[in-house]
Amino acid sequence: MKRVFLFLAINSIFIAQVQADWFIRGSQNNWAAEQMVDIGNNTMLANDVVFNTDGEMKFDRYGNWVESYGDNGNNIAVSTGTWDIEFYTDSHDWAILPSSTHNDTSDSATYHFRGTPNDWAEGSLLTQVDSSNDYQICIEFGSGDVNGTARFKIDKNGGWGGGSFPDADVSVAEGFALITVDSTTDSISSVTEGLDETCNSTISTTDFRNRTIYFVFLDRFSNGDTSNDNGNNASATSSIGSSGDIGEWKKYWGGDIQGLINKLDYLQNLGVTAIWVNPLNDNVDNSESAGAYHGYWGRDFYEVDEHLGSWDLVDELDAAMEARGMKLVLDFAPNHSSQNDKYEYGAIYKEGVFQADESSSLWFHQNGAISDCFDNDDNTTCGEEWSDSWAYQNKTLFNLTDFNHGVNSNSVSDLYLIEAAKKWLAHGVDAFRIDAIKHIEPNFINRFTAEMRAVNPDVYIFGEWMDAGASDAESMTFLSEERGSELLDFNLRDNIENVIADNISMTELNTHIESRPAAMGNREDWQTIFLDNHDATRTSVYLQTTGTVNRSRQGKGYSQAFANARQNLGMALVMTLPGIPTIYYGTEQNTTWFTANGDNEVGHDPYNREQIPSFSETSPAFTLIKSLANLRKTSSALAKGSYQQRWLNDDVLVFERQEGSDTVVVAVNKGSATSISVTSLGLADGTYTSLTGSDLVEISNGSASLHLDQNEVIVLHK
Ligand SMILES: [Ca+2]
Ligand SMILES: [Ca+2]
Ligand SMILES: [Ca+2]
Ligand SMILES: [Ca+2]
Repeated sequence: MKRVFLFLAINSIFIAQVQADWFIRGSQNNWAAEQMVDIGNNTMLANDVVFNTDGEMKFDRYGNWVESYGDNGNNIAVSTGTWDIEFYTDSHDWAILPSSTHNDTSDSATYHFRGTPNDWAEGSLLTQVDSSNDYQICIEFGSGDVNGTARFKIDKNGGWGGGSFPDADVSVAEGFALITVDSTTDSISSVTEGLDETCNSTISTTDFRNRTIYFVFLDRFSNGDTSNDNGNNASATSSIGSSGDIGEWKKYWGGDIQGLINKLDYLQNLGVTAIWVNPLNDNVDNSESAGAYHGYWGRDFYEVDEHLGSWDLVDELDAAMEARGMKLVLDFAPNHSSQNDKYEYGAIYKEGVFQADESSSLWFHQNGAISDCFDNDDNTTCGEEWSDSWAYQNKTLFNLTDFNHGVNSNSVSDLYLIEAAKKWLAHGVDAFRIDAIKHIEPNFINRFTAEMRAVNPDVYIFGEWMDAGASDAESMTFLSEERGSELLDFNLRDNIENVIADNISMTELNTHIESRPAAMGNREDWQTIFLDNHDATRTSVYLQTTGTVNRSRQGKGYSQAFANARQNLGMALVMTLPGIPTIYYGTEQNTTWFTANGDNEVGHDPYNREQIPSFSETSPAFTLIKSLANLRKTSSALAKGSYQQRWLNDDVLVFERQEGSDTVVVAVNKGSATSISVTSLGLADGTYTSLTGSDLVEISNGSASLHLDQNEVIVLHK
């Protein structure tokens, strides 16, 4: 997509009024009426006018001497030479400029847009782009004229003088289009359709829906500064990392903000346009040998944890990301501080100053833990608290000290959290992932999101509501209440994982996908979608192990190659279905770790938080994600288009995303190799190369035949 300049919009909006109806007449052309060109700013131009001898001339408005202008009514004297002659229609003044030195855009050829939007009239000039060879115009096309649909030609120098191109009219879809002409070849180099009224892409840089998020556990990604590895408590840092036992896995390993900065090129090459970092705020120091490497044991929400870096480094990270067009997504955990029964007893600080600990009923709930049966709610039966909203909001999640959020107005802890979040916004954070949103007083979410949007109206906010999705009524009620936060779609995740694990069919997956718009109030494309995360065994492990993984599921025992292909198929769906895709760090390398944790779950917490094994940019998973992340940057169909199933059986799903004239077709097959005929596709006739492989697909009248090997993904885009 070429960069487009806002001023071009003027050409399109006023195009119907712009008519070249001024003529130059003089001794050089035997006083014939020669049409001048409207070059904007009330200026008409006669370009390269040759006077072989000294002569004279006048300007004639209609070419019939009814209204003409000269030098106080007399002819204007012109010396021998080649001139660019300008006439100013507002002042009726003029200028005679030597062509050789008159260095404006019209010194060379002029390119007139002529087509159905302006009834094929002359005078709507393309504008030179900077000092390049490109000329552009932004124009709105209607349905066409009596002779056919919307179309145009370019008329070089006007007058249909033989310099028009191309030979046949160019057909264009209704709506705004940006036309670019290459003046070195006098040809049309591009016609970009489906744009907004300023001929910018309908993809907005502030709309998160065209972005691809990368979720990184900083401690396990890249260590850019070994001097901070021990933080304030060396016993909580492991010197042997993954080679140690589970205790070593629950310590700090050394990754930090500087390491992320060092790897931004890698993430940019992956096509990532947003990075979700696990919480950066200061976590507990006094935790014996247990490390808060994950960031979910908050201590001081106003400071950067000493293992990760400093405010200066956050600023540096933000600047480096913004320079790459990337947005920073901060994981924020406003449900709780740290453990209420050990270490620092939930103590909370503000810029280093102690505020309160778990004993403060002003700051923290005193209701016991969810499902501990010490119930302060008369209506709750012990054991049902995970589905009782009062209990799961107002009691502690495990032993994590629960902030006492106000129902109708901000509590002291609410003010603390909101002002802390604003400090992060001031340091370049562009989006928030709200940890454990299900367990927070929902009215606080309204106040929090409103306060963030008062600072930055475009801030994107999504929450972690375990098991949220179209099949979960409580979470969908939360969405329908429009509290300002979207949700991570766990149900879609589960369905995609179940498809690639052969637990459900593509037909069942499609049924779930089609249920999302109604359940989500047509906001399905605003929800955050994902395959792997830090709270489940990685799918690559689940598909390969023969052991038991999280949720007591039996591993599938697939070969590594088969499992990788299936995980990649799942990620192709994540990258193309309605929603904002999130890549959990390492998925682009199909990373695995097969150790069982203390609950005998293979590859589950903490073994799903392994050191990223490689920064290869050529792995099949990296290559596939890269292609689709790059497509998301420009495709409004993927960002916010419709979803339409085009071919379906238990193994194969073909669907189309469409927005305006932008169309993406995705085909996946988990069964044996097959050839299918697909119809009703929105892609124009032509030969397409799959963006995720080398398949060539011929589209004719909306029909195509697709050959899909097992686990193959085909993605077609105009
Ligand atoms: Ca470090
Ligand atoms: Ca700390
Ligand atoms: Ca809570
Ligand atoms: Ca930023």
